Amino acid sequence: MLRYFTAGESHGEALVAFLSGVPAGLKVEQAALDRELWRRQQGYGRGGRMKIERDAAHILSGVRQGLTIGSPISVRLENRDWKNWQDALPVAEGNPALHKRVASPRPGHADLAGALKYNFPEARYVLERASARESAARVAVGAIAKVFLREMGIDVFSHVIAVGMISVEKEVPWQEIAALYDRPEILLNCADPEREQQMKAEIDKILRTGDSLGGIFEVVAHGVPPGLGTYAQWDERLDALLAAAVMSLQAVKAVEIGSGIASATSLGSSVHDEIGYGEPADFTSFTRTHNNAGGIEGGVSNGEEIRVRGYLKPISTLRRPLQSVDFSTREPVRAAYERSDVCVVPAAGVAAEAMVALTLARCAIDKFGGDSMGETLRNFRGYCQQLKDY
Ligand code: EPS
Repeated sequence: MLRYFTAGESHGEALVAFLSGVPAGLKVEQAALDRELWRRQQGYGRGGRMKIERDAAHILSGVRQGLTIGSPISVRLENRDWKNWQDALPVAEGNPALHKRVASPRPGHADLAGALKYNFPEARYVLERASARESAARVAVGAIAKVFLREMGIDVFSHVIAVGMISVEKEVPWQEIAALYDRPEILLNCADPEREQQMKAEIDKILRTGDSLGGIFEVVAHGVPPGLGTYAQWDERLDALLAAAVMSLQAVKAVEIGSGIASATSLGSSVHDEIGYGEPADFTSFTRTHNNAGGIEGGVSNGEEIRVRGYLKPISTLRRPLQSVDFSTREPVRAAYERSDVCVVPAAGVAAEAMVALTLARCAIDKFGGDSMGETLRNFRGYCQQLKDY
């Protein structure tokens, strides 16, 4: 079973991530991890922190001579900002006078709920772990999941479909989404150049007002065979696993599979993807009129593209802060502000690619098993033959 978890504070020395359950013999190159980390750092609307960080995942274990060896993989990402925080966030007791308090909780952030839960007098430690910086560690191990999926011909990419009120209305075909990956600059990772410029202008406008913006990204997985996930048990349904994985990303407040939201107010006759039979395609000869199901029916992948959308609330750190209360005096004050991004929708999309890839890799390993890539791929190919013979 594929398992992973992360550790690290936003301004601590480093982030670390662990990934276990990857079969032996998968070729893993540092560059594949760094490319994904670079993508997550891009996007118009990021704040000052991204000028400091140059994320690179240093692989500590589980990979030797360029190949996975079946033992747990661990990676370390240095926080360059740590040098500015060593005295404020020491591991040892340090000097309490140098501690940087977060004096008033930001509405929308974990600050207040976290301080109440852990009985902290203010929100510094809450911010440190709740921060979206943590998603960099997921992207590092997600890059390994992507390399694993690639061996089966599965690719996972994302694109931005809305920033604030500016949105792309039409369904964007896979080729256009995949082409975004090769662009030298991510900008807003939007496949519609005109809309992308409008999104950029919207961010500039919001930046001037001191407010913040949310948006919508879509992750698309291409080449997924039918049969990942199962309806047999509630917590093994692929849509449930993907929803949890994407919802777990910082600032995501809703997740949609396919055209799930619109389908709730549409007729069944226009929603469901009618079935036909034609020429042999990648996995089977069954065809669909469209893909409103987003590639999943009954919690099982059906061979169509998997489409998962994440809806991001506007960033909760506002330069023109909202009303809050001072942790010490309980007097009304404005919420704390250090610095922040204005828009992170493209970055969140990249982090969601990692979560989708990790989820699909987990389901693929559950289905095909194998302790070495040779064994896993043999099982995979045998299953593909079974689908062809069906
Ligand atoms: C974040 C606040 C900002 C963001 C950060 C998430 O960091 P800082 O407080 O250091 O300016 O830049 O995102 C990242 C560091 C990152 O790598 O994505 C927050 O409070 O969630």
